[in-house]
Amino acid sequence: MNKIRKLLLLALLTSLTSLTYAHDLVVQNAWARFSVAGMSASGVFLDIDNQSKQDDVLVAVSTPVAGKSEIHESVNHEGMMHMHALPEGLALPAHQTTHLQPGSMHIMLMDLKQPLKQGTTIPLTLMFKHSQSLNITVPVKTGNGQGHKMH
Ligand SMILES: [Cu+2]
Repeated sequence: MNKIRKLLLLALLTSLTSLTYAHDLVVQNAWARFSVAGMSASGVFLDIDNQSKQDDVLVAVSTPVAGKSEIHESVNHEGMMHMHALPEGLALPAHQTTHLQPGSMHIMLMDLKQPLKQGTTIPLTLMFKHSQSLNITVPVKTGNGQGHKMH
């Protein structure tokens, strides 16, 4: 086998592998909360269905519309809602759907570079401990329920 054929085969195998991995983590119901001028932060919410036999971890997220993106958890401490970053990431147990929703786990977008306008979409990259990263397109919505407050 000549060198070019070898490289082509390797490229093919690599893309097949990433497809297989990507299919094990299925992201659904993703949306980002709209923001207006003057707001520096917003949230992204979604469900991650881990269909593989292996536990995984959402370790990082990124989007070009925010200077900084973090994985946050909201906790009720003595009647007050607080949120903090999960430096170890968010566990995604095998065969389970993990919900990121307002008042609970969420993706926090900080240092927004522009207002998130309802009806538009933003690109978001999800990075995992084991699986290949996923690039998704997230619609911007007004959302419902409680607002997403800053620290
Ligand atoms: Cu937050």
